[in-house]
Amino acid sequence: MKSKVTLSLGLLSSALFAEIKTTAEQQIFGSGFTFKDIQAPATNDFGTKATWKIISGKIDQNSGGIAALHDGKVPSNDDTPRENFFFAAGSNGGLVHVDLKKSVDLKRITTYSRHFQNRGPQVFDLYASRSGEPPKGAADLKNEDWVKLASIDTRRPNRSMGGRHAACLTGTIGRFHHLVFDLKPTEKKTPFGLTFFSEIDIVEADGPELIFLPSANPAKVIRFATKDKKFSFIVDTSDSPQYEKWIKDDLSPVILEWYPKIVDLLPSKGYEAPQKVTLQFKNNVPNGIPAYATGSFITMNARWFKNQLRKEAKGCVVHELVHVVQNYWLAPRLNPNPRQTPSWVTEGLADYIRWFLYEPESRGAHYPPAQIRRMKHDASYRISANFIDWISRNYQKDIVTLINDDARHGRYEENLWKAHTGSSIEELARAWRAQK
Ligand SMILES: [Ca+2]
Ligand SMILES: [Zn+2]
Repeated sequence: MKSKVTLSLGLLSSALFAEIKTTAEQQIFGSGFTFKDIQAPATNDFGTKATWKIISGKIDQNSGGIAALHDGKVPSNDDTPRENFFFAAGSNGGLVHVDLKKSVDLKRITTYSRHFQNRGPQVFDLYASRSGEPPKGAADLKNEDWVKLASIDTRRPNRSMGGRHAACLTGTIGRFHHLVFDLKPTEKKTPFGLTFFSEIDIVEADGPELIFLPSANPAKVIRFATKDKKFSFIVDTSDSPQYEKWIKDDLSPVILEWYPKIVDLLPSKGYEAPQKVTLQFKNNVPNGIPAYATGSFITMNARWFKNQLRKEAKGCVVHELVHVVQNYWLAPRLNPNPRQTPSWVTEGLADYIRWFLYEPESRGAHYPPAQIRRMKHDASYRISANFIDWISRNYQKDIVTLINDDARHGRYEENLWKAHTGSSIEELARAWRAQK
């Protein structure tokens, strides 16, 4: 039994057949299906000629259908259901049958998947049969015609699940007529643990020369860490090499100074802010969205940043860093009955830290009293930031820390403003608008 490990991704699978070699790779950075040792998807492998069918399990309505597995195409993005095949949310997966329609000498089988989170990795068993008899269901796989070729699991403890995954069987696989992929969920904490399979290549031993999908640029990243090594950062510039110098000279000092400051400003008892933060520039973020944070991952719109490097770019990143530290996604884990924090509070706090602490000199959220008179405190972003700044100067200097702690624990409610400042939210809003 041989097993090869590439790209430091431990392969938690075993080849159960004597001459079969299994490998797995994960690409977290960059965006293409270019792996170190595993070949890119092909457009004319034998799989494109085979007949593919689901023999148990229910396909997800949002999926691109079984054709997505053998159309020679891969998804353009990390969350494009229509360009992948996957079983129904909340299900246990199922069986995909591939009828090769004759006995075929196989030399490689490669499975590709892509998702930004837990639908990225692959967990499956692969069965094959020499007989011409197609399987009717799971029970048939136990009869003597069938052999298990491999058990694949591309997950790895303590490593993020997102990105592009590929698993590959090579060597002397053998001659087979039928294949069955027994696809399983990657996790069961959410209904969304069914892998987004993008393509499966089945390569015959004496097939035509393969035509591969164009390879992507190799992933490029910039890494830096705080002096005490407590916080480390990775900026993925695969899509935006033009920003490398700006990231090194301008952005990284801001992140190194401000991330720890934000962590200190937004503590909770027993809470540890994410220690590894990844920032990725992407070319395909919709217009109008400069950046967004999910967990400890910040996605930045490469096109938006182009004209903002000397204007709003750094402040925008500071705002997203606040979301990473806020971590209000945690609330359901800290509180059995979490209350949703209104977005004006979440965004107001992020913009407060950005405009009033990080770059007060830009005066981006400083309004004259005459203008404030016509504003609503919950209008979000800069306006709510102004309101929060005003409370912190006139009522409660720790309001940001206090409200953040409430929000993170899913216990936000309007009464808390009164508890923290002595005045109700309506009284505060009225006084804010009446300021001279
Ligand atoms: Ca495909
Ligand atoms: Zn925001």
